[in-house]
Amino acid sequence: MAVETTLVLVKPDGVRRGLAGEIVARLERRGFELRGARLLKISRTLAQQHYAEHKGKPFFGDLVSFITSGRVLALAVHGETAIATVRTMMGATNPLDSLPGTIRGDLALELSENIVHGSDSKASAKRELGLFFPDGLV
Ligand code: IDP
Ligand code: MG
Repeated sequence: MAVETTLVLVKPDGVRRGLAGEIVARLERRGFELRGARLLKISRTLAQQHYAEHKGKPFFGDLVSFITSGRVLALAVHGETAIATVRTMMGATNPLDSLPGTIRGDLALELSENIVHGSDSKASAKRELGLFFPDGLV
């Protein structure tokens, strides 16, 4: 158990569908605190840095194109065991495998348009928060 801060992105499909408020509300109702929020269109450079672990995979190009296709809402989400708990709230990567009650399990059907990103480890959270909140205030 540890109080942590994690990066959540409401991806372009989520923002386009008007689901940003729903995602924020779910996180807040669970008890998490917002420590930072930015609505931005990600550059290709930032997208490639953010998804560096997937470089070389067959879907990398499509992933970068998609995440840069519209505005995202970047959130610094703070609270008890935030990294793993937010991942649980998101559901499985492929929405067809995501359980009802999770964000993806309730709101998505497509692997590439699965609404949210959440950091998957302490190291990822630190790195990703640094990319989206470079002033270090979160
Ligand atoms: P995560 O978002 O659950 O952490 P990752 O494996 O980190 O999942 O993949 C990043 C994103 O890339 C996923 O959210 C999904 O939108 C997309 N993705 C993952 N695997 C595939 C694939 O096999 N084909 C197309 N897109 C994929
Ligand atoms: Mg991931």
